[in-house]
Amino acid sequence: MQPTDTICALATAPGEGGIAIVRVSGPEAETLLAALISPAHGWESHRMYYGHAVFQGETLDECMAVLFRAPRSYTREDVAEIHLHGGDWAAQSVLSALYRLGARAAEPGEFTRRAFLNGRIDLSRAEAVMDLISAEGKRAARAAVRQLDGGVSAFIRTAQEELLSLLSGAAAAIDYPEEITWEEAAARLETGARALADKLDAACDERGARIARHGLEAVLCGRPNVGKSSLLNALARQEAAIVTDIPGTTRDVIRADVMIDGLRVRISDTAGLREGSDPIERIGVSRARRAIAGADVVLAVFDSSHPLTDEDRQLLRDTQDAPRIIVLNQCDREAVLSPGDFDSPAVVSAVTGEGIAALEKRIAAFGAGAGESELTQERHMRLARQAAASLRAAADACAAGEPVDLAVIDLQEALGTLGRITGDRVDEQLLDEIFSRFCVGK
Ligand SMILES: Nc1nc2c(ncn2[C@@H]2O[C@H](COP(=O)(O)OP(=O)(O)OP(=O)(O)O)[C@@H](O)[C@H]2O)c(=O)[nH]1
Ligand SMILES: [Mg+2]
Repeated sequence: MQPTDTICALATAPGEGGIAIVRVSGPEAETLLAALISPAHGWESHRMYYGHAVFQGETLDECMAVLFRAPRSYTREDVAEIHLHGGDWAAQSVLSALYRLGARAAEPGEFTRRAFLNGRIDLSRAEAVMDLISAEGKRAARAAVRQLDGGVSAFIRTAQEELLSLLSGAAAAIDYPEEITWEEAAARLETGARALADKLDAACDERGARIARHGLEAVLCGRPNVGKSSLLNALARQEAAIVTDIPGTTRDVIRADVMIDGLRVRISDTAGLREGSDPIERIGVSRARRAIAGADVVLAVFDSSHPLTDEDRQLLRDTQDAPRIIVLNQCDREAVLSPGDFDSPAVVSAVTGEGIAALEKRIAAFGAGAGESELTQERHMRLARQAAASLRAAADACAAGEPVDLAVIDLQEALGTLGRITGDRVDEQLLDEIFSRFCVGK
């Protein structure tokens, strides 16, 4: 299971850049470094050396190189890093030389995988590293950093401890039947298992995790010409959508990504909602309706300088149960609509920019708390929900007066499922100690 070969890969992003770093990990790291870099060095650990990468008499690049001797390295193996000039050529030629010298090209994530296999980080931290690399926005990065700090591990460990204490409670009932009856123990087990199941479910916030990771979906909608595309451009601070005074300008859904308070928000501009005869526009309207249905927040836009039309009233009805913000646009013009007639509307002008900052704050509020639940990884949430289901099965078994063993099997299963989140096994000895006592009672 422990890797014994030596892997190498470009550790920095490919393409143009100040420097490119080639990373090597494995038992041959030092030998490869010595073979490639001249002049010869003593290769003291954790020390940068200046030299040239030379292979078969050809100088590939001028470089800096460092050796991290095991176990004080990222993977806990010997690791070498060669810092080259940016751009692909130098790094590629150094990598080819390393392959010829016997190193293997690393698989995606393989350095971090080795860090896990060698016990430097647990599984949830390994995933956090991956997350941090691909984090978009401060919110997602914060969730990843918290996980990297071991927030997930700590949370799971506490849950495992609570489970173990439930199990020892059941064991006590078997060992000392004169002190605690099985009915009492079952009642306690049932309450404890349900409480822990609720706690695990509460730690999963799929919607929040999706928003932190992929951004909040905000959709602009309204009848033609109210100024949806103008609002998209104002929010995105660029001319993303075409604006004209011709009703029915926008047909396709147009998206722009913006950052509001560290939260990524994907704003979609849609076709003006009306019953048209133009077949293209009809398709646009049906796409608009789909976008509205999938939105985290609907921005229902109205032109405050015009009386409400039937289409406006229809939109107010259609979105009344959706998470929405009523936007009264064109406030730079003489008002016909009165803000008091609407449910806390945002009064704005896409042309002068008035009210746009306040509207942004209200949009961001729909993403409040996103990514701040204990678990944010899809895999973790799936396992936590699975463990919660096993706990509920145990509680149901207790409530139904089933034999002890049934509830215990479910609890054991929950424990195993939680262990898969961090990838480490619960202390086997402790488990043996607890479960051996159940046999006695049989
Ligand atoms: N004075 C003023 N004019 C605006 C404002 N917002 C939009 N307009 C004008 O209203 C007209 C329609 O704007 P658009 O942004 O194209 O409207 P839309 O809702 O996207 O229209 P469709 O794509 O046809 O559904 C354009 O002439 C804009 O310049 C505003 O806040 N104030
Ligand atoms: Mg438009």
